[in-house]
Amino acid sequence: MSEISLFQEARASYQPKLPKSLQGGIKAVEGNPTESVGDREEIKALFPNTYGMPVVTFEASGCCGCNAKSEPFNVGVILSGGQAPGGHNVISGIFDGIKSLNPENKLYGFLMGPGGLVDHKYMEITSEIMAAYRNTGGFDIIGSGRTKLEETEQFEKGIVILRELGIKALVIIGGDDSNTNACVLAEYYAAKNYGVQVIGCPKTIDGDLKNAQIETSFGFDTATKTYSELIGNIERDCNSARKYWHFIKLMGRSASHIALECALQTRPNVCLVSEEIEAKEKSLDEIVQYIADIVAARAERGDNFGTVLIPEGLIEFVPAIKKLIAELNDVLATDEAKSVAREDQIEYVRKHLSAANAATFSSLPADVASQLALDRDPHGNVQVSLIETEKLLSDMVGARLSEMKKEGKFCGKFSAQHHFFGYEGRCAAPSNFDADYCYSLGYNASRLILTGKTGYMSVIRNTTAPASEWIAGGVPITMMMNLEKRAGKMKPVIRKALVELEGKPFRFFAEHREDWALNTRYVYPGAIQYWGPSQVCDRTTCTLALEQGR
Ligand code: FBP
Repeated sequence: MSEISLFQEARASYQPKLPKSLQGGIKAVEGNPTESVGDREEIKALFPNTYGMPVVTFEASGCCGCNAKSEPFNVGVILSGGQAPGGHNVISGIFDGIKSLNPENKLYGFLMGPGGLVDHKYMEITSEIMAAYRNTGGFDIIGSGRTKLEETEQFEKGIVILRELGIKALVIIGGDDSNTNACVLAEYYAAKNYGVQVIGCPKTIDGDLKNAQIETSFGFDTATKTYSELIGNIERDCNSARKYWHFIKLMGRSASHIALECALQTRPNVCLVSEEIEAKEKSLDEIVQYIADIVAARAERGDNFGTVLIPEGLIEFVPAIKKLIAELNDVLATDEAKSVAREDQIEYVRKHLSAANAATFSSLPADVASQLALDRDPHGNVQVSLIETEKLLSDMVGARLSEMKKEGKFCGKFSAQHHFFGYEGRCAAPSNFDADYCYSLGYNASRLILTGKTGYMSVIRNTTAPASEWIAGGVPITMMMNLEKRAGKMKPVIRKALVELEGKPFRFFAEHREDWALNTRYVYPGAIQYWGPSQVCDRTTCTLALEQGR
């Protein structure tokens, strides 16, 4: 074990909080049969064994030991997709949860994501190993990966190792795509009567795995607080030197939840929200003009500085580019396209696009065009984190301001700095919220296993209340599904939650952005605090506070 920091040493002794209902014996209360959010008949036909199950809520049974001493069983766990602060605490919650039922229960971690299950790469997570990772960031205890679990052959290889290790339930900790896979696997094992339960856990810094049942995905709280600290620092630098415009791209994939939350925390001069750009059908030129006008208006007051927040998925939401990506996905999905050599692919794509999309494609800078045309992750997503939107926009704004200067519409100076905050926040030590939330999600998963559930997502609600008041339970994953086009075919997937333009967080932002644009209203949130007054250490995100009226 390598040397640990003094912070890590002190933080290791933090005991995450659990909802009252999970602190002793539990009683499972089941609701009515459920339906999927869309395409009900199709989803029902695809998931005959796991469709329609009720939402379950755990209540305290009033007996502190009646869940204890169950027959021994083993559990497997997989970390899937991008890192999110708190993953280790989900695992420690599962670990403590199953040990509380029977100290002989064992937890196995499959290594480097879903691929570890298929390739039979695993390790037992012992109490010594677990102790070194409690309340730490990262997924390094077992590693993560993006292998897509969708083939029967993968499921069959999985069952071999699950049986060999005596594993009764598998917990998949992942985002919308990984939980979709968890649902498919649960259905397959149920259909085959293999006797292995599959439980999902809502992870992603992006915040887009949320709906009527899931208030927030874990990691969003810590990641946005980490980015907001950095943005606040930049704003202070910006307001001190008064000579730069900072263009800051923020991770978050398609959804703008991270950018919006950071804007609510730091009050920048500009924050673009992809969902609004799509709804208002803004072109790239209109976005550039919007920023350039704010730069010019501030310059008139003598303020040649500012901050611009850009969600990383912005480019996908500009309507012309969205249409282009949709056609590219279809063009790239054919067997013929897959057989084309990589160096010839751009030319191949260009020839197969419709005239309108070919024109959009040709208008993009070469690196952006090739990023859109060539690289997809295993789930078919454009790898937006690799597209330098912050540079693209600032170059275009600079060019527009030069024209405006000639027209007598801009009298100031424009000098830009660029930043991309993504990986900086994904493995930060979990905030108190994420430490407690994740531990509760993991512990709760052990109770879903105990009560024989499969195809359920571990869910903790009422999260703006103190942790003891949180509501624990499970939601059938099929309930969150609909059909969407992926790689040219309609597939069952969990519906991604984008920023709602009618939602309270966006509305609050929209009411204030003009003031924040022209005046300098920066807020400097500072670092995540672990010790000190509760209003500082346990503060919730602005998104949740506004959504839940706290
Ligand atoms: P998940 O959807 O798997 O949680 O990933 C989150 C994320 O951090 C996105 O915000 C980002 O676009 C992507 O991962 C980057 O992927 P990679 O880690 O493969 O570079």
